[in-house]
Amino acid sequence: MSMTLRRLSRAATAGLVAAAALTAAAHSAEAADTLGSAAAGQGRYFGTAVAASHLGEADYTATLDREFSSVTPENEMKWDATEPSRGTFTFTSADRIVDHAQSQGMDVRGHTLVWHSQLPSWVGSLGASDLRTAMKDHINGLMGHYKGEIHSWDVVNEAFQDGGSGARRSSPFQDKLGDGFIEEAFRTARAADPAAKLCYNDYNTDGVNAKSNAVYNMVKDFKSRGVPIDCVGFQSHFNSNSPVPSDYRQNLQRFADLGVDVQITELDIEGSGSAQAADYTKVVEACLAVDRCAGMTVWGVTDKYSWRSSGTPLLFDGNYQEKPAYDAVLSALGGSGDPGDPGDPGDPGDGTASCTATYTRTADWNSGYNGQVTITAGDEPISTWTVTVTLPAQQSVSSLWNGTPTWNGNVMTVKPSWNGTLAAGASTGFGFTAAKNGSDAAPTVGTCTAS
Ligand code: G2I
Repeated sequence: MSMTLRRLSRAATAGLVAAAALTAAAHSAEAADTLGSAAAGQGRYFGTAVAASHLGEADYTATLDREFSSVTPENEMKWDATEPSRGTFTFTSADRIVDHAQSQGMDVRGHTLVWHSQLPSWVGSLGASDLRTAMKDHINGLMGHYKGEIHSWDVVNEAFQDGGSGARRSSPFQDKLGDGFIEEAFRTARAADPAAKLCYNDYNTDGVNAKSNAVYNMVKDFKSRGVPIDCVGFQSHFNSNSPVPSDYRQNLQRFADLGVDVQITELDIEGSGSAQAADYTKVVEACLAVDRCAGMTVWGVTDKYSWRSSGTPLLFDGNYQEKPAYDAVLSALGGSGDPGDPGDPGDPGDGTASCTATYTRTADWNSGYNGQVTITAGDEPISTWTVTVTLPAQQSVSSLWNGTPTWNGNVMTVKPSWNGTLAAGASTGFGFTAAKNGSDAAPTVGTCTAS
């Protein structure tokens, strides 16, 4: 089939699909007992990353089709998968996902057009002028093929360095085309498919920090100069080293206030049980609290195929059973829960006391800093909590308030002083002052236990 015919037939299918999606949303609004339908009741989409290679697995596809209203190809739309050699586009795997999604009335997120990773080596060997042409050709090739069929594209992914500098990341694009490559990519993308929302997507930008400030300043500049950008994606890959930030909602809101949508694009949270469930609740509540948070995507259907599978970060376990995190998300979305099995761990009423602990640095000076650990009860009331904080070897704590520490080397175990009793979902915390003694590293907060 010629490229033109393929495009025409894709566009014709898209019209039918839009109608099917509306029917599906209207139908499921009554029941609201799946993630997609509950999210639709809040005016949001609830998506997942999908790998084409798993679509033949009956349980995988059944779970996908039942629960989700949007899909993101996990790898199949990346540069190495779609244009492995210059000018030769292959869409077989990506088409498989898009066709499947459309047959189920699901929307599709496009991920991703310009990224330093999963980039074929031929791109890196081009000189500046050729590279600029190749970047625009790639954007036009992908967006043209799927014109009218993608609700949002990650036009540029992960262009900023991790860590404190807020600088751009080195990549062939950055190094040869300079800062302007992002703007050129967005302008090209707007012309290629005016109906698609154009997003900048990154990780470790979920809270207010140097990296998110740098992205914020770029978006602000784009908006002030009329560079076309519609949305910012917050990947939201969380674990104990990178917990859900306490200022997550505020950060989403400040971007929304610039006049762009925000989307949670690659959500996963390592952990299990009610602690993981409580973290997922925080994320969903943050999105729902921000009017311009258009929707959420989890980065995979089942723990067994997650890129971080050992961390069991998703909503369905390896046997496609709903985890407590699933129940928590459904309930936070206003869904009807799972009354069929009220004894699930993590469900309200299961009698299991639990808590989560998150850390923030609240003050900082040359020789020391103040840290604050926030303790949040799970979905049962608790009467006490315990949390460990491991400090970098050089650091020492000079004072601690609203908690009772005991020490073992550089590990402090903190229990309540007066503040052990918490209602379900309620928070307290303790603070401390530490001397850096040459190390500015953050302490590590361990698992919170409660009874
Ligand atoms: O790393 C997590 C995500 C961070 N943000 C951008 C996302 O695109 C990224 O996704 C992951 C995929 O989940 C992995 O599946 O990106 C990885 C590569 O950067 C993907 O891993 C790759 C493996 O590294 C390859 O060996 C493998 O051939 O998946 C490929 C396809 O299975």
